[in-house]
Order: sequence, then structure tokens, then C-alpha cells
Amino acid sequence: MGFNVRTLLFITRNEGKVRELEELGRAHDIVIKQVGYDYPEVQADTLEEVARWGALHAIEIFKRTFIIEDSGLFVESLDGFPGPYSAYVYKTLGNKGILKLMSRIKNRRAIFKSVIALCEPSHEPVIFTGSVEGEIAKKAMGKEGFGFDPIFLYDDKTFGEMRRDEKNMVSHRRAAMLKLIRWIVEHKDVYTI
Ligand code: ITT
Repeated sequence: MGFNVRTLLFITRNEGKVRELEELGRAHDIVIKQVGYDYPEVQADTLEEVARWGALHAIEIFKRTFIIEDSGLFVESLDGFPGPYSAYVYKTLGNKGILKLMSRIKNRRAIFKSVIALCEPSHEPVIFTGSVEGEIAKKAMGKEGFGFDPIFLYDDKTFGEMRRDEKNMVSHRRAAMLKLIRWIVEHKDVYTI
């Protein structure tokens, strides 16, 4: 059963993330509203730390309830690289660079992970995580999605070959978002705009 429509601020510069969370939220009467603020990202060992640190920074500025999301691609044979460095590696090496690093590697297993932090004034951020297992494709395929999607193979298609609703059925972001939605439903006092 649905509940009253809530608007949830999402602080991010990544439009691809916004489109996905919008679609996932819609089914639960949650409207996602993007705030394009570029909060500083600390270089830490885990996405959870990056998200928590970003949340504590942004709450000082916004002083209201919002979410942020930190995500990354963890390649097993590269010991989890690029992991928390995914944004930087995507900007520098890009998909071509990852494919090159992987050119002679047989074990192509990889995990996408999403960490959503729900931040309310005077509360510790609440963290929700989700992940999906796949493989690094041999070459980039598809033009859907964003970021590493064309090189992340899930079953017989890359995320870049899936429509948003298909990716949203299985993705790391879906898993984290559903946990967040469940939490919001259980905590009806959570204040959103
Ligand atoms: P923010 O403003 O939300 O920080 P960002 O793009 O910098 O946006 P992150 O810091 O979380 O996001 O970096 C994650 C990197 O991993 C980034 O380069 C994304 O493009 C990539 N990425 C994350 N989730 C992805 C997904 O579902 N599909 C493809 N690439 C993804």
C-alpha cells in the first residue's frame, strides 16, 4: 500500500543516478528531486566511509533531510579496484582503460555496489547498501545507462544494452533504494520536503 507522496532531495551531479532513483521511487510515491551540489569526496577505503563523510559535510550546508549515493565497480582480479576510486578512474582511464587493464585476465568477475546515505539534521546518517554481481565484458556494448554500464555484463547483456527499467530490476542501486524505501515506510516520522 502506498503512503502520501514524499519528495526526497538527492544531492548528486550524476543525472544517470537521478533517472534510476526517480523510476524506483515512483512506484512507492517517492518523488526524487535533484540538487546538483558537488560535495567533496574523501579518499577512503570503503564507499560507506565516502558516503558518511559526504553526508556530514552536506548536512552542515543544507540543514534538511536529503540522500546522497556513492557507488563503485569492484573488479575481483584487480583486488577490488577501482572500488571507492571509481569516479576518478572513470574520468581518467574510462571504460577503454579498464578493458585494457583486463585484456589478458581470465577471471572477469566484478561487483557494482551502491551506498545510499539518508541524512537528517541532528541524526547520524543511515546507510543502505546494495550490490549486483556480473563480469567485465570483453568490449564495450550498448549506449544505455551511464559510466561503466557498457562494460558490465549481467547474464548475456551489458547494463549498457538494457533499458533503464531492465537495469532497475536487478541493479545495485535498486537493492539499496528498496532498503531505503522500507526504512522510510517503517519510520513514518522521517521528515522530507
Ligand atoms: P555524485 O555527484 O553522486 O558523487 P559521481 O558520478 O561522482 O556522482 P560516484 O562518486 O558515486 O558518482 O562515483 C561512482 C562512479 O562509478 C562514477 O564514475 C559512475 O559513473 C560509476 N557508476 C556508479 N554507478 C554506476 C552504474 O550503475 N552504472 C555505471 N557506472 C556507475
